[in-house]
Amino acid sequence: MTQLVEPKLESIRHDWSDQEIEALFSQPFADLMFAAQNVHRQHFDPNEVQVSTLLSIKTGKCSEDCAYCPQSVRYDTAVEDESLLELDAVITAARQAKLNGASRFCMGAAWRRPKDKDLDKVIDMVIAVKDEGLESCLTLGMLTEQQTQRLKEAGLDYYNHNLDSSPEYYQEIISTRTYDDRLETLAHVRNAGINVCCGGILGMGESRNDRVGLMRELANQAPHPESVPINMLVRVEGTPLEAADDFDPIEFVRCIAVARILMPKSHVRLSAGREEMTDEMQALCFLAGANSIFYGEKLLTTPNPGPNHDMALFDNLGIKSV
Ligand code: SAM
Ligand code: DTB
Ligand code: SF4
Repeated sequence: MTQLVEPKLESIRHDWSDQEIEALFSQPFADLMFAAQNVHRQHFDPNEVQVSTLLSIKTGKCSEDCAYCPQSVRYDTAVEDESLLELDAVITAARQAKLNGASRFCMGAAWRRPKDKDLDKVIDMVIAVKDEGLESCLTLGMLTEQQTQRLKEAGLDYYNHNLDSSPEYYQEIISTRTYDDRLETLAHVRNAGINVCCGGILGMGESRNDRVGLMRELANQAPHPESVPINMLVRVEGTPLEAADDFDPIEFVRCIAVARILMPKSHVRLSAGREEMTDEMQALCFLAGANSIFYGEKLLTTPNPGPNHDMALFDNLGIKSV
């Protein structure tokens, strides 16, 4: 007889231990899914999924060395570099995203941190996106306290800044900025009153312990990030991780379920990597509590399933996009 790990009803905790998280992960799959669905249904309509569209507003030539990233200047990849987009191009893309049914528009830039003169232009983009009736999200790298305040004043809804992996494994992946640097930017975002979008990447060769460590770091933030993107590594030719092993789809689904249990009220986003997932795997992720996706045929530089495919999948599963 297996022992069920029962999360306390309505409990929002920030003091999870590795042992507790590992116990959640290693339950029989059916028990884990049942627990995750219970939590999910206490806080969300299980048939609704939030859709965000991504646009790369500045592409490539990034000084950082993130081993997964095709936009680092250090790796020879097929990414076409592009300087900061003009405002008009952003407005056109935002209108199209809205027509396609997205509720949030996320703009990403391949920067270590934005310069103040670039931030001026990005602020105009945030204002324009909001004028189109969309929620705004940015991911620009590290921010100072003052820059974060300016973004809040401009009306920015969300800022994405990922922890990517456990503190231990992180050092194998990135050398040009520390885990603490990331926590500092996240603190600025939280203190400014901007919603936090913070998650990680699976399939980079990390161990189960590292996935436990990532989940612990995410879940022990108080309050929890409002949005938790769980990415499956997109293996891009030319990056150090181009030949990473295939990632076990069941372990991926387990990770979504654990995130759902640990952060009951957060939107858990099934993020990069969907192009390589079957519809059945994505359906399992939604059953495990994922309730957000990136929608549109491109992520930042890599392909994503097209809107037609996603709408057919939502239709098939009876999911309503919100
Ligand atoms: N340059 C900024 C930064 O890194 O803070 C913002 C953009 S960066 C591309 C945003 C996030 O995309 C990264 O933190 C990482 O989690 C994710 N990402 C980048 N390349 C990826 C890949 N090949 N597969 C999965 N996720 C990836
Ligand atoms: C996140 O967690 N995933 C998105 C978003 N935040 C910015 C980025 C995924 C990028 C995948 C690789 C690419 O398209 O360049
Ligand atoms: Fe630069 Fe962001 Fe890519 Fe890292 S993930 S190399 S910081 S664009």
